[in-house]
Amino acid sequence: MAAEDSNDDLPETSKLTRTKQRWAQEGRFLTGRTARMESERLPPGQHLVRDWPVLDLGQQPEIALDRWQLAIDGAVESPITLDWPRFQSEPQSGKTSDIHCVTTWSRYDNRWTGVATRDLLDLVMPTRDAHFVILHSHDRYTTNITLEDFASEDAILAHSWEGKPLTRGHGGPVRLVVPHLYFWKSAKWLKRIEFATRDAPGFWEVNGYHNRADPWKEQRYSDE
Ligand SMILES: Nc1nc2c(c(=O)[nH]1)N[C@H]1C(S)=C(S)[C@@H](COP(=O)(O)O)O[C@H]1N2
Ligand SMILES: [Mo]
Repeated sequence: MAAEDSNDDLPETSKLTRTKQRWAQEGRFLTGRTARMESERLPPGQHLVRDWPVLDLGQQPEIALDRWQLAIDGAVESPITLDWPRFQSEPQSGKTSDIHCVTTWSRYDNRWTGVATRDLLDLVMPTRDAHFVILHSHDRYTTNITLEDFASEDAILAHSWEGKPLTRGHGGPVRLVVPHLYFWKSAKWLKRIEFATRDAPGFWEVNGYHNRADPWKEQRYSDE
């Protein structure tokens, strides 16, 4: 099933989802600034928060650890399905990074624990023509990133935040964290990582949001 096809039959569209679609149409929050000063930690148009907001399509799937599985397939030499013990037996990494949400909040210094995406790549070995990664979640959310962005040094499949298991609201048991892109690229409740030779825009990418989503270039919406 193509990622685009799955949006129509998502459960009822929430008010926030409709509002965010409208923001994309109106170009809300764009400052027109693009340059990144090395000294600036906060990307243009963002403000700092201390709490950690929860944002999703309004459905928070509950997945028990003994039923949890993560399929990694597509354009790879060695497709694999990890269960919880197998996932825990992979090399564990810690990463600290900032969150930048396209709705303009940012949160500094989030400490994640999990499996670095680079270690995952060693496990499945993408084929030479794999250039994209499509993330599939239990709430039927999808999002797409390039293999290069997926493989970035700070990217991690996180099961813990600040030393505690990720809550269900924040995407537990396992979510992706790709901190150098707007946070909608960081899929919660991950169930499948699909390597692909061709790009396939995900839920927000077909609803007016930017395909790449670099906060430093303010890549919020798809018409820029
Ligand atoms: N599976 C899934 N992942 C998702 C989303 C979603 O609706 N479903 N929302 C995205 C968006 S728009 C944001 S801003 C972040 C929010 O993560 P948080 O709720 O932990 O802050 O998750 C992203 N990952
Ligand atoms: Mo978001």
